[in-house]
Order: sequence, then structure tokens, then C-alpha cells
Amino acid sequence: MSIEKRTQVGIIGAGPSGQLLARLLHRKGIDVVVLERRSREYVEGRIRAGVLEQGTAAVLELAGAAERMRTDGLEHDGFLIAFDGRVARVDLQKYGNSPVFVYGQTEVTKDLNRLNEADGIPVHYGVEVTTIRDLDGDAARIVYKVDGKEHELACDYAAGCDGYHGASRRSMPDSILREFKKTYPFGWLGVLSNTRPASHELVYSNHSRGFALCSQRSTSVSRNYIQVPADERVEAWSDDAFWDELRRRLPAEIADPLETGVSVEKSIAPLRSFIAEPLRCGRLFLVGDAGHIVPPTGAKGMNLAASDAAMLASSLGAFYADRDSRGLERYSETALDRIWKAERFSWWFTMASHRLSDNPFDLRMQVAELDYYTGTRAGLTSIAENYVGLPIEDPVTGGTIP
Ligand code: FAS
Ligand code: PHB
Repeated sequence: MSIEKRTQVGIIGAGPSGQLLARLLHRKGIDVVVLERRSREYVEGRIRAGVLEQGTAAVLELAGAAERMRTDGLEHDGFLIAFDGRVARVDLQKYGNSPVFVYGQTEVTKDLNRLNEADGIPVHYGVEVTTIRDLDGDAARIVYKVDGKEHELACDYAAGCDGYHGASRRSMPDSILREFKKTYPFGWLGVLSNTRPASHELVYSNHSRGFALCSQRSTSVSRNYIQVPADERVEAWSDDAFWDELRRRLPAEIADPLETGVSVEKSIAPLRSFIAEPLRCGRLFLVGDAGHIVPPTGAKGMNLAASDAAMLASSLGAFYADRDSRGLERYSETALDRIWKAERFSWWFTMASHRLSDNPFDLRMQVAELDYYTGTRAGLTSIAENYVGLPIEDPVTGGTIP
């Protein structure tokens, strides 16, 4: 494998943020190299997010990567919240002026990989980045290992798109890095199955036995989740046990007709809220999960990765086109402003919908919270505008992307 020695922007990680950023920069005529430690098959096989915001769909259009999402994705105008023996609908069009798109992260990643390969964008798999040096030098140096031997990729700028456990955030000195975190005492047991979705729209359920979510990937593929203790093992759950528990946590009108089936994929995801500040250190920028993590309740994770990538692409584009560094100077502050609002919504929705306490007061507070938010224009507007996604600000102009 011959890897370039020098490029304009070195990208660590070939997940959604890395591949989307690579494509956006390439379309601006900026040279990139992507280094990914796993295989392409492994990256494409990860089952994660399912809901795209309107803004993410628009960024995929900008990247020329929205065609399959437009044809195969499902446009959803609302979703359901079940609580206290009733089912409330959040009308996203009426209160958020926009739909969302149900189209799996797996498919987004496959689309980007295929298009980037076709355009000859250098993406090197099986390459583990160990650190990034000279962040304040005349070039950043991305240090990586192949077959145990150490090499360097010199670049004007490095984009850490390597997720929560990646090397890029760790390359930042402790003296400037501030971390904010909250760990929840539970996780999500998720099952992917070739079964008819429980409902036309997503169903979030606050139940005395615990949270449940019925989502989907198509009209014949379902993705369902139940809240489990943080230390739960996936081996402890047979398919039958999962379906029985999911049914118990849903209203009868949804549980009774539920089609069950063999799990195609079954895994437990931990829940945490995490933000690193700042998202820039000299020539290094953090993008996506490398800089922040949200509990998946608000369906924000991959969408934040997309908005970070769009903001950084605009900033780097202005720099290389006109030596205009306003965006590079404002990227961290602009991205963090949107990230903190998404963290708030994800935290709020998690705290309102999961079984967190046996204290009768706490339980009634959750009912009152959901009753207010699903029963008033102000509440429904707040949920809807956050769920469809807040505007993506352009760090260069202060306007919006696209
Ligand atoms: P990613 O983690 O996707 O990609 C980072 C890439 O960098 C990986 O391919 C990794 O192999 C690579 N990498 C790491 N270290 C490296 C190194 N040292 N050298 C080279 N490469 C390196 N979001 C939702 O909206 N809804 C969900 O239901 C949902 N479920 C999730 C379940 C799980 C188990 C996880 C972990 C996340 C989930 N998310 C969900 C969030 C998820 O979708 C992320 O937000 C999204 O993957 C972020 O994309 P990236 O920033 O590209 O990070
Ligand atoms: C999913 O389909 O995986 C999904 C949907 C909505 C969420 C979280 C996950 O809030």
C-alpha cells in the first residue's frame, strides 16, 4: 500500500464525518488523504444511526451523495411518544416546518465510500493513526502504523474524524482541552430484523419497565431498542426475550400486531453525553464523535457529524480559495454553539423518557413533562424544531449552510 507523504488536509477516520468531509473538500479542489484503522467492510457493517435531519440531507446534496437517500429513504412527517397509557404525536411539519428522513448510517457510509472511491479520493484502510504532531508547526504530522512500522503524513491541516476512542483528541495538550461528560446508568439493547416496522412512524415509549424505541430502516426492516442496565450483556438476551420485553413496554395497539423475527444484528450501545472544548488546536480540528457524543434518544449523533463536516469544509474552502481564515478561527465556537443545543435536547429527551428512578415524585414529574411538551404548541414546537435539526451556521459568513 503506498500512502502519500504530503497533502493539504489529512483526515483520520472513514466514518460518516471523515468520508463526508473528504468528499466536500475534494469537490472544492482541495487535496485530502483519509486514514482508517479498520477495513472498509467493518466500517460499512456497523449498525448505528437511522434518522437524518433536513440539514444533513441538504449537506449530502451539497456533496453529491443524496441520490439513493432521496429514492430509498423514507420521509417522516412526525413521530409518536407513548407515556402514561396514552400515545401523543409530534407533527414535525406543523411544528418544525420540515420532515426527517429515515435512512441508515450504514447506507450513508456505503454511498460516500462508493462515490469517493469512484472519484479517486485516497482512502487507506487498515492504517492506525497513533498521534498527530507539530500542531503549531509549519505542517501537522499525522503519525500512523502499517505492519508495525511507523510513518508520517504531513498536511496543512488535520481533521480528527476518528470518533470517541480515536487518537486525535488525545493529541491535544491537556493544558487546553476541557471535557464535559455525563454517563447514564443504562444502555440500549438494539435489534435489527427483517420484520415489518411496529408503526409507520417511530415510537418512543416511556414505560415503568424501561424505555423502548421502535424504529426502522425500510418498510420491511425494523430497528428496535430497549433500555437495559449499563452492565448488561447481549448474550443474556435471546430474540424471544427481546421481543417479549419490547411488547411489554409498548401500548397494546402497537404491541399486539407486532411482527417478530430473527435478529440480523443485536448489540448494546452505552449512553453518554460528552463534549470536548475547544474543537481546534493549531492545525488540528475535531469533527463528529471525536469531539462530542450524545445519547441516541434525540437521533443527533450522525447529524452533528454532518454539520461539523459542513462547517469545516466551508471554512477550509474559504481559506484555500481566498486565504480567508475567518471560518477556521470561528469553526470551534460556531460548531460548539449548535452541538451544545443538540446535547441539551438529547439529554432532555433521555431524562424524560427513560426509567431513571423509583421515586413516585420523579415518575410523576416525567409524566407532567411529557404531558406539557406534547400537549401545548410551545412544547411541540420545541420538540419538533430540535428533532428536525436547528440551522447549520456557516463559520465564514455567519449565514446558514446550505
Ligand atoms: P465514527 O465513530 O462513526 O467513525 C470514526 C472512524 O474513525 C471509525 O471508522 C474508526 O474505525 C476510525 N478510527 C478511530 N480511531 C482511529 C485511529 N487511531 N486511526 C485511524 N482511524 C481511526 N447516532 C444516532 O443518531 N442514532 C443512533 O441510533 C446511534 N447509535 C449508535 C450506536 C453506537 C454503538 C455508537 C458507537 C454510536 C451510535 N450513534 C448513533 C452515533 C453515531 O451514529 C455517531 O454519531 C457517528 O458514527 C459519528 O460519526 P463519526 O464522527 O464519523 O465517528
Ligand atoms: C435508529 O433508527 O437507529 C434510531 C432512530 C431514532 C433514534 C435513535 C436511533 O432517536
